[in-house]
Amino acid sequence: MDLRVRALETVLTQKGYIDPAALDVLIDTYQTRIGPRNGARVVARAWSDPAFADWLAQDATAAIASLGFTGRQGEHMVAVFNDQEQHHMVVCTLCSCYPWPVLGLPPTWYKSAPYRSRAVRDPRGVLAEFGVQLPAATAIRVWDSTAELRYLVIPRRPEGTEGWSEDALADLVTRDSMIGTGLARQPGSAA
Ligand SMILES: [Co+2]
Repeated sequence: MDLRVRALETVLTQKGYIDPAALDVLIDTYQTRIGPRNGARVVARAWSDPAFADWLAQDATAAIASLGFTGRQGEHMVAVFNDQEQHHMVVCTLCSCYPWPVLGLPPTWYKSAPYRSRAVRDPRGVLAEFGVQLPAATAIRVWDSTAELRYLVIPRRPEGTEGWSEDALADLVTRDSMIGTGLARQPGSAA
């Protein structure tokens, strides 16, 4: 795959269709500036501020934009909130649709055929492979991303974090917890 991408990039550059410097800027932007730390800020704010959480539930696109996170692949956002009764998990069964402004670029497994098919057929089994065991009474709801709608899972706030700052809370929010294939870290566990 690496070779194919490089060959394609070379041909497009030689034909003058792309500027390699512009590609470098794009890649750097998504690798270093835009990533799951953005989403973690959104979750930490939602945990800290009930009014923001309500806004996020009503109009996730606007609430997320208020923190400065906007852009391609995040034009229409929906936030889904985990609780004891229901756990949400996100997939794109067709391809790899993903909320770039809040999570960056999707991990390889998210784009893989096995995840895309099994997340729908056997979400509990997939979660177990990610090391997540939910109580049998917790229902799992799987959301299929589309070219229009992108989902952000708001994981449950860990217990023992009352009074924590948003910075400290954001450190507990993992990328996978915002896809629904993980949970937020417990206080005191290794980052
Ligand atoms: Co897709």
